[in-house]
Amino acid sequence: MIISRRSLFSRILQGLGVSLIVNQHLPVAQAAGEESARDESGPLIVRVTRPFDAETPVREFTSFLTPNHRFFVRSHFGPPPPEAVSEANWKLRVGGLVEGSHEFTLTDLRQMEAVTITAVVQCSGNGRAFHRPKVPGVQWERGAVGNAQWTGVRLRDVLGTAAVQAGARHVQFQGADRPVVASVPLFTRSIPLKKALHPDTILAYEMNGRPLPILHGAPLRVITPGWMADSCTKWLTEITVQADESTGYYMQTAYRLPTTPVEPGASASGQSTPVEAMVVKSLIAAPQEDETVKSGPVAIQGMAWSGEAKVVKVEVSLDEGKTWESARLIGEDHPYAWRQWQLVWNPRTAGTFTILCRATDVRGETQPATSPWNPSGFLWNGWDRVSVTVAL
Ligand SMILES: Nc1nc2c(c(=O)[nH]1)N[C@H]1C(S)=C(S)[C@@H](COP(=O)(O)O)O[C@H]1N2
Ligand SMILES: [Mo]
Repeated sequence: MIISRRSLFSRILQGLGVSLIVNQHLPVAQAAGEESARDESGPLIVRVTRPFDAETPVREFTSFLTPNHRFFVRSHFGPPPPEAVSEANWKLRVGGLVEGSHEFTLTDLRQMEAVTITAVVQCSGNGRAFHRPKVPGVQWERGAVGNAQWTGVRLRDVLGTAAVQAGARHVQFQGADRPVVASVPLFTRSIPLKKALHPDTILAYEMNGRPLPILHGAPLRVITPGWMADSCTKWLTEITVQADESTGYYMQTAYRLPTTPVEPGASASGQSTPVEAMVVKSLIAAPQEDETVKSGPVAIQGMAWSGEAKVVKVEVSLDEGKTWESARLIGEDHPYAWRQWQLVWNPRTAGTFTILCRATDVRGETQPATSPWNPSGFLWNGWDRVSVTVAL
């Protein structure tokens, strides 16, 4: 039986508990698509149906690890055709400034030393919807982020096998995914050699102890702990060691920030630098927006993370940021994972309250009330806020 890409994809989506709206021109289907985009009762909040971009409802973040089927999904062109990433056909090629050229099968990689790293993966555009003035692009709110255990091999070990030559400064990644129209540039990314050789930068074939799901890059993806997810190339097939940054659109035009802050609403011009590390950030997972809580102890909880630094403090405010109270950091503590936190609140009057939170990392970086505006709406890390009603 021949399975079309679309039917395979809708099967994947069915597995995720979401339905694929196949024809955007049918008014009924379109209405249903808008419905599913708004409906927060499903496992994922769909932002774009084709390719499939969906975020995790924040209430899921009360668990330390984000389950694979609840993990946000983002890609520019959707997964490659199944045959391109089937274990029988798939190979990783390593070339460029290395001695000889090298090919690895999955069996080769599984025979190398395996490492497991718990790390946050977050889209640079997470929180884009909160920038003012509004910025075009996928209107991610709070859930284009997740925390998972990634198992694979050190990129350094793969490059070591291939022996990097003098003059190498950057490592380029290419996945097997292709745009529908050939004139659209490929999603080609590179990271500096220093990050590539860091012992915690890995090529992962497992996610939370399970084979990497196709939507998350099977059979192999890059994990750059502490860095934004646009460096975490999925469906990886080619690594090129080179002197310079990749020259393509996704490195030179997309995923860049103004080197010096710009006026809100200004167009992208002047010097820019690639998005790399994550910034300090926290979210309130419970209670939820618009929830009604009973007076008496209410557990306010959430998680906080930073780039290549640990979170040392999370604070909560119930008076629009005039005063802050420290939350308790709880649960597992790993360098690139998020940290869970909790604060017990005792509301004594009925009414509507706004809960704010902000995190501080070990370098003393604290979340600002609102993030610096930038033309692509990247790196939003303003205070998180949730409004709840207290009923006596
Ligand atoms: N090959 C490939 N890798 C990719 C992308 C892509 O379009 N193609 N998108 C990147 C972006 S922008 C994000 S946010 C993450 C999303 O990873 P996830 O779907 O596993 O959450 O994958 C990254 N890796
Ligand atoms: Mo992203």
